[in-house]
Amino acid sequence: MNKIRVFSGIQPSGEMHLGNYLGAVKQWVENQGKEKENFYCIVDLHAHTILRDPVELRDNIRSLAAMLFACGLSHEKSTVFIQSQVRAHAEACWLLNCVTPMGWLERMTQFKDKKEKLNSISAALLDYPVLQTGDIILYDADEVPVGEDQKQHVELARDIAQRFNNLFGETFKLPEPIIPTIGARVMNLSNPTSKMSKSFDEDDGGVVGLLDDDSKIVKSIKRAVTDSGNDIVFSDDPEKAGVNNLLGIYKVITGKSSDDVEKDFEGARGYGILKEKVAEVVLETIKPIREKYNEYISDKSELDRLLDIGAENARLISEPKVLEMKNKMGFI
Ligand code: ATP
Ligand code: LTN
Repeated sequence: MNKIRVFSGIQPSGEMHLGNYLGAVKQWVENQGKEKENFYCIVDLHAHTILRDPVELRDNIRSLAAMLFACGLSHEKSTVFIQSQVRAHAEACWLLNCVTPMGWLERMTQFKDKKEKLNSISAALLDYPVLQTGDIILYDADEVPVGEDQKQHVELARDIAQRFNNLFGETFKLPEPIIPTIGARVMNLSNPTSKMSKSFDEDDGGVVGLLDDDSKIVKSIKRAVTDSGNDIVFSDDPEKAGVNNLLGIYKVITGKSSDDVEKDFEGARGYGILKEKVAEVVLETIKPIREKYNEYISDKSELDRLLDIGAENARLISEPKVLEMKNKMGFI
């Protein structure tokens, strides 16, 4: 039986944060213990849609690679690689552009959100989900483990793959987004109605970076926006989004059920104790990751060696696939 193939990506657009870890990377690490074939990609071509500083980008790429290995990805159990080092990705993007209706891209909510926030945008920002589609379908991925915000992009990848299959004959598998039931949307601590994000952090305290020091993390959590009540329970009420977010973080890290989480805080007065407990479990999670990160980042040549192995492996699968696309489309 063929193993389930998993593909996912993360942008080197800034320091990895708790949302990336709980929403995506934690699942990637867990997948390694299952009978799956795993591909995890540092999507630097995607990051260039917004981040234009070459020095910063280069630093971010290595830092993110060190962070992924520190979180537990292994070059033996997963193919971990840099997108721009595997040419098939950019090539597939062009080929897929030719079959993607413009209207499908214009209605993507991430495009609309980013367009609102930026003064000027590139053609690449609109095209971003087509590049992402290529990433996924070049590998015939069955599963794409991502946070909630990426669900629409993975659904679009299915639509584009289906359209290519209809036009040129069966070529691609249709991927499924895999969204965690908890942790799929970690919110900004200062603004719990927006998701925690690497590149759009207006207020420095709302994002918990995995490389932040303990005191900064404790301070951010203590300052997290809550409400004027004192009930520590899960709730859909937008007024209680801050408390709900803190409870969600606590729940995903401890692995407890919602009932057990609420029991942990039964009888507590005010939100101080909730913030204290959340800070405690977050620090426990981050500390060992930070220590391993320091080891990986201090040996650049070893890091590059691991990434070379990944790129080589990724090419073995994606190059024949892009050739198949070109043949079917009529290129000589
Ligand atoms: P940017 O802000 O530059 O767009 P980002 O912080 O959204 O970056 P990505 O690199 O785009 O991070 O995403 C990597 C993975 O992390 C994706 O699977 C995404 O769904 C997930 N993710 C990002 N932010 C969150 C969040 N706040 N909660 C849960 N998952 C998240
Ligand atoms: N757009 C994604 C990053 C990404 C991705 C992928 C995720 C690029 N290519 C392929 C899953 C599969 C994001 O997280 N913002």
